[in-house]
Order: sequence, then structure tokens, then C-alpha cells
Amino acid sequence: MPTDLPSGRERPRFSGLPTFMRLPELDRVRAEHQPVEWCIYGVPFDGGTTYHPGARFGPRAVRDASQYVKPCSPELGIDLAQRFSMADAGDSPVAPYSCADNVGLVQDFATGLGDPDLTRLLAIGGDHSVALANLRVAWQRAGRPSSGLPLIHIDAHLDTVDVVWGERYGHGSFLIRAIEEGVVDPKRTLSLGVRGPLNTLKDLDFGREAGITVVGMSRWVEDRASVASIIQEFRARLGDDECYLTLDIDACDPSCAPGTGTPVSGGFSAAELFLALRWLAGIRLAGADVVEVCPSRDPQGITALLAAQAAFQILCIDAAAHPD
Ligand SMILES: [Mn+2]
Repeated sequence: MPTDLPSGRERPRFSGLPTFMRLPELDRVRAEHQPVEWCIYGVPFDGGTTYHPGARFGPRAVRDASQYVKPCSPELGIDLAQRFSMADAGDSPVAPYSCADNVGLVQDFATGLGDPDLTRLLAIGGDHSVALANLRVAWQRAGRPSSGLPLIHIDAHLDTVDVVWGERYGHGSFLIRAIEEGVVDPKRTLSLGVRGPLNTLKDLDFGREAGITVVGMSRWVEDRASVASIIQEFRARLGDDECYLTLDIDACDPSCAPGTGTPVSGGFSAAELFLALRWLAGIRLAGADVVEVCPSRDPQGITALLAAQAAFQILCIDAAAHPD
């Protein structure tokens, strides 16, 4: 089903209220385009941040940058607006002082979006703690698979820290909580982009022992062909199952993504990130998120632009699995 998208050649992209990609607001989608297949929503929360705060302003910055995201991918031969009915549901309510309360609030909001049988959810953060809420809802909508959802995790950090400053639901803990809760299948989790320096040499042990395939940034740099074959193996294990994708923008190098709370040098260039996403094209997605854009550290807006264009590429991954 298509989306009513104003043409940038008729209505200038610098005019109008800035919804994500100029999508219609969810409650203004025409009846014949409901239920929507993808619903995008913002989560303006950064209470889970362990270093520079400010990702609470991420959804606004990404929406603003997304005015210049056009709907067609020539690389994949996809017109996203023709492939899917999509909408922007605005921002979730948040609990700025409580990570645990926030996860529950966002989960309740996301649960009510669209048609649970048909609508997939793309959350725009906010810090990475918000992914747990969207993951829980994606898992429910996928029919509560007992093994948990397969996951593609693109991030500089593995996010399997148990507790930081007494907090179990911070941005470095979303993945350990998701595995404990059974909403993610660690044995079908592929993590791309992890790199040092780390706090301890044991920081990756939980993930590896749980069965996560950790493809560190060093392997991408030193032996990219082996990363391609690991992705092929992962796709073979996935079969036709739906997979969740989470993108922490700090997976990218600070030279193309400076606006983030916990930057780590030596990450993906923008072009490399898009190459990795194209290698995933055709995987059916159960849901997705793009998190950790911190606009106050992004004076030129390049991080927000990258996040907006990456969100488009993520939707194209799923569109490639749903041919016309
Ligand atoms: Mn993260």
C-alpha cells in the first residue's frame, strides 16, 4: 500500500510541519491507506546516558534532517512510498527521571500504534535504553516467539553491561535486559561495529557466552570479505524469520557522526554503513530503531542527517523483502 507523500518538486522540502520524511501524521492517514505498514515515532529520552547527555533532542533533529530524505533507492530499485503505507505518530510520552518507568511508558505508547497484526514500528531515539521498549512490542507483534527475536545490532558498544550507577535500564544495558527477558535470541544476534577501548577485557564475555556473533570493527577493516560471509551465514540461519534491527549512530566514526553521547573513533564511514545495510537488504524486519543522536554536539547537523538517511535505508531493507 502506498504513502501520500508530497512531491519535493511541487511542495518545497523546506516548507511545512517537519514529520519524519514528510510522512502523514498517523491520525491523518487516509482510510484506504490504513492500517499503515510502518509507523515511525520519536522517543525524546536521554536519562540512560552515561556520558554526554542531549539525545532527548534527537527526534526533533532527525525529523528536521529527514525533510531531505527522498523516497527512492536506485541502489535497490525501490520506491519506498509506493511499497509501504507509512506514518509518523509523533513522540512517545517519556519519564525523564526514571529509565525503568520510561521503558514502560514507551512500551505502552508503542503498543497502541497502528494495527498490531500489520504495523511495524521504527523508533527514533533518544538514547539506546529506548530500544528495549520497542523490542518488547516488536516481539509481541511477531507472535511472541519463544526463542526471542533475531537481532542485528549495529553499535560501537555491545550494550550488555548489567548495572551502571545502580541503574539496570540505562543505555549500555538494553541488550542484556532484552536477552534476560527473552525478547531477543542471542544465538541469532549479529553485532556489527564493536570496538575498544573498553572498561575491562571481560566486557564482551557475557555477549559471546550467550552466543552473540560479535563482528568487531577490526574485522571489518582487516577482512571485509569474511564479514560478508558471516552476514550470509546469519541470513541462512534467519531463513524467512523476522529480525529486529537496532542502529546506534555511534557505530559510525565521529568524523561523520560527532553528535552522539559516547563517541568512539575508528567506526564506519557513512558509505560503509550504507554498504553494510545493503548487505542486509531483503531481510524481513519485525521492527527497528535509530538511536543516540545528540544534536547539541552536532553543530552542522551531519549526525542527524546520517541518522535520517540510515533510517530510510533500514526501511528499504524490509521493502526489498516485500516486492510489489
Ligand atoms: Mn548503544
